[in-house]
Amino acid sequence: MAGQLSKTIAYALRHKPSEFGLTLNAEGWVSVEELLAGLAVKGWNVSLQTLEEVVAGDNKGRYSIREGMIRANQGHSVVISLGLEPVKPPEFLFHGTVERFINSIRVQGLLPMQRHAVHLSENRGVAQEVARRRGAPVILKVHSGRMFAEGYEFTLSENNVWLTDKVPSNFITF
Ligand code: HQG
Repeated sequence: MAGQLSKTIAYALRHKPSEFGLTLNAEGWVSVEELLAGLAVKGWNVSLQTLEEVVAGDNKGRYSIREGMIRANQGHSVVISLGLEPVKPPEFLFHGTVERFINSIRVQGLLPMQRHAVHLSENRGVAQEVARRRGAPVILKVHSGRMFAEGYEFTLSENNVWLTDKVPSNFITF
């Protein structure tokens, strides 16, 4: 139930706010009250307390609540800007994917696909979990330190996901 509700909130805050009658501000925030009203339209009668519990208990820390507003920390397809400052990444980051994408990644590098950014993690285990949503994990090692030295920008979301626009394949160890 909490899992399904969290998925619905992700869908509303990252992908289809309009289906819930919501308009996100430029940085992806919407008032908690409006979100609750939007969820109710879709048949989810959720109290503020339940919403706060879902946010606090989310296994990936997907959402932030601040001053009566809520947003997804990353993963959007709608046009918003998280407003994060670029930061220096560690020397290596990891991306979890599956075999069937590898040929295309060799040619095109890692691309954001439906989202705003390529998602990378500091930790191999996290990359494995991300990949496992799709099948047997293939973990790519990204030379983020070298990318940074060459002028590529990185940001770090509040839930510790590293974000960058693209990773050309010469920065990837397959
Ligand atoms: C692949 C979930 C072909 C890429 C996860 C990935 C994460 C390419 C898929 C977060 C490609 C995109 C993000 C290319 C990239 N050719 N395939 N050139 N470049 N791909 O879901 O990183 O539960 O947008 O490898 O746990 O899998 O939503 O990205 O397989 O944290 O909070 O294209 O989403 O979190 O898939 O996952 P996604 P992702 P949430």
